[in-house]
Amino acid sequence: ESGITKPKGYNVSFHCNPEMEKHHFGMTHPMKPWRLTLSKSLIYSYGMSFAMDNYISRAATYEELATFHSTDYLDFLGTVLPEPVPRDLENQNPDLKFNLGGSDCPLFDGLYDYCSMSAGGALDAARKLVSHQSDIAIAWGGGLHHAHKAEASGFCYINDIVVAILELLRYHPRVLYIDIDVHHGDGVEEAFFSTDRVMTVSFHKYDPNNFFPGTGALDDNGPKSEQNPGSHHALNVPLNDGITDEQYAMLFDTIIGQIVEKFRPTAIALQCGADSLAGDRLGRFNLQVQGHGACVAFCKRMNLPLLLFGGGGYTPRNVARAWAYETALAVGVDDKINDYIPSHTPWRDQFRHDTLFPTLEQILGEPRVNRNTQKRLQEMIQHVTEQLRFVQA
Ligand code: V1S
Ligand code: CA
Ligand code: ZN
Repeated sequence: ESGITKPKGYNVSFHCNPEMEKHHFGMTHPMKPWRLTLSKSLIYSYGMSFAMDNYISRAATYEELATFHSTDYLDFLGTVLPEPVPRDLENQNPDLKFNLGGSDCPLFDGLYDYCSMSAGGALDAARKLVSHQSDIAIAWGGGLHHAHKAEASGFCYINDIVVAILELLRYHPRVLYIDIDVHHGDGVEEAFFSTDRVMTVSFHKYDPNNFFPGTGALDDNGPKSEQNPGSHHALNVPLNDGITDEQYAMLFDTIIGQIVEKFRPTAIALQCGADSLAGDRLGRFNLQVQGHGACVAFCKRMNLPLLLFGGGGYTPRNVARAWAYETALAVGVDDKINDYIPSHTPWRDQFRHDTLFPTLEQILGEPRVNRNTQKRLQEMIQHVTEQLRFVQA
């Protein structure tokens, strides 16, 4: 039906779980699991399922989650029930156990299932890479980078990224973790603070007082100690409001290019949080779908096993466009996508290539004033270069 066929000798696997997408964080909460359904519909409408191996992922087991999380925390997560907390009282609750139940990490129906399904997709994706069945594995339902060993944080309860990277580390000597969500990837950074087998790099909006989670300064490179093999293996690129595609690509290509050369990863895990797009409900950047996708294209060119995670993204229409475009890049059909739209697709003409690329005017919300100076961007490159002097693959 579709003109898309699987490229020979090159495999992309797509991991999703429709059950996960049905969960609700609550009416006013910005995290909308149905954005995954929207993304998948767009991806399938373009006929891309014909070019990938498609899997309905399973839920991760307790034992798999316990490779990172504490059993105390998992036991609590598995038993807590949503209790109706009056909105005005919840923020005053002084002792939320494991930070569960506040407005950022509410208790909702099926919470444990939701978390284990997100991690299950990420783990399935990691396993496809280590078994060489896939070259690129996609888990848009993962990417929940703020969760700690025994604490929920910033809409994240289970750190599927850490669990998946631990799986990669069973076979790969060195994994490069890159995070383009507008928020700092603090949970993943902290989990690998003491190892030189994972290098973490997060690009994010940084304002210690006014932007979540407030960490990730330029000189925040992990516990500094001679004995810690992980020192210099946590890199941060703190940005200001309004960064553009051109500036972001310059930083990304220069920094990631240097890291790949020095650290010599054997696999790459890329968190593709779509809240770094212009018009995001929580984000502050001016990235377009093309600029966001350029990071995926750059990683693909490194020719290493590549795991793509989702993450944030709070303007669902734009999230779907970005992740559909990035799926097309992974598969390698981005430039000829119009040729593949199945002939039976209703509203076929509305699904042309340009649907994926809203102009800045079409994006909801005003573009932001760009507060990133060239001088500051050069300082960041300089700092990263200095950190990399200590890194030996
Ligand atoms: N920014 C922001 C933001 N908005 C909310 C929020 C809004 C409405 C709700 F009903 C519930 C929550 N929380 C925040 C941030 C957390 C951002 C998490 C981003 C996650 C990710 O994209 O990186 C990965 C999936 N929380 C805060 O700023 C904390 C507060 C300090 C202020 C907001 N209130 C609601 C909680 C405490
Ligand atoms: Ca980030
Ligand atoms: Zn985010």
